[in-house]
Amino acid sequence: MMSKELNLSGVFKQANLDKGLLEIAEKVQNAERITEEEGVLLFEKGEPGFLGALANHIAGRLHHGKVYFNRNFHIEPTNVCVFTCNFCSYSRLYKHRDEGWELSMEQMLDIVRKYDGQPVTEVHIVGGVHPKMNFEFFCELLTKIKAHRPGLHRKGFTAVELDYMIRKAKLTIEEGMKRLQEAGLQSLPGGGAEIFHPDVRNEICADKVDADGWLNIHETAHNLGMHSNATMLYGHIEKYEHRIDHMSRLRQLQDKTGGFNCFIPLKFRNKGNDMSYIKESTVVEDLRLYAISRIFMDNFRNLKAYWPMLGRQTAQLTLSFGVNDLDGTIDDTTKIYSMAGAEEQKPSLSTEELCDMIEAVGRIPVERDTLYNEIKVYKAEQAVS
Ligand code: V47
Ligand code: SF4
Repeated sequence: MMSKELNLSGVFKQANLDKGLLEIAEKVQNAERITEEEGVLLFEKGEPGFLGALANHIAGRLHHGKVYFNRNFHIEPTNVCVFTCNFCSYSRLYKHRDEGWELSMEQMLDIVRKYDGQPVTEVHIVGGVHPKMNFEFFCELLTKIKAHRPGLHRKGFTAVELDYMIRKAKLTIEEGMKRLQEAGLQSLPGGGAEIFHPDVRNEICADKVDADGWLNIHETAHNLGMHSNATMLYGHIEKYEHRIDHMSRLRQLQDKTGGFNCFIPLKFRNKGNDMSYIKESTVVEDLRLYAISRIFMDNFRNLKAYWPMLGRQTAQLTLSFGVNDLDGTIDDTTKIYSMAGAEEQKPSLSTEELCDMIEAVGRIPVERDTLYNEIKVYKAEQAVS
């Protein structure tokens, strides 16, 4: 990990760097925010080595070599969905529900009970938007999970699921979010954001909640004292400007509320969906994107690489490109990415495997809870400082 004292811009001056890039290096050195135009310039001209050095510098300043993970599992109530996002390999329309799954309350509670006595700290609930699984059903699920295991953090429902279930229950977003919080919801995952810009959103997922609706749900959650994550689905038809526009909208909301825990870029995977004709991004493009996210999103403390989607080797490489979080152990409880062609067909990592991945690149593995409170720091003395 690069130390604070290293004069980054000095190093790059000697390397005869583009003037605009040099100015960005100076800003990073001085912990200043970069503009949208500078963000686009990084995509156009930034080489992986340059971007990695800047992103590493920022991650080092924020986290001093620590890389976080948590012990979690997923509940995916259903893959039946009223929406038809073109990139989705996972969902089935209601009329084809015999090809999908619909878990009952008891089946979902059985998943929770399976972890009795195991040191998991979070359940992540996410799925399709089923026309018959309604608001009250999910309130009951949350209440029952809370009653069974009060200390298990309940992170649930993308803004897409929330928008649909709350509107269908004829509640305002604020009323709905309050009721879910009372039932036991504690934070929101970051899904459903995709790309906010309408030129892209209308092409890839026209029928679900738009950018303002997504941002409003997260803002409402933050105002109620809940935290949330934010994602960006990249590597399909979007241009550099759309990525920066997306990150900029998130950066603005974070300035206002401070309620986002982390930013998670999600790499588009092309198997079994209506966008299979698009080639997937290369590892170099992935690494550049993570680094630029770290540089641009200056008010997000945490940048997460979701290893089931990226694959564990690329996820490990992102740790040298600004990433400080590898999500969790997951225990083979998600199907979203394996159905879209990700390498990880049975996503599960033991704590030991996660620690080995982190230590192999000279970082300190730290188990965290959902809100990034540290639970256990592993073998700190071996980290590169
Ligand atoms: O919104 C769907 C993405 C998201 C594909 O908050 C795809 O901790 C790539 O948001 N290729 C849902 N991505 C999952 C999600 C998530 C995952 C892990 C952690 C957290 C968190 C949130 O999955 C969707 C969409 O952007 N997705 N299909 C695909 N073919
Ligand atoms: Fe439904 Fe989500 Fe798939 Fe879109 S991405 S079709 S909202 S499950």
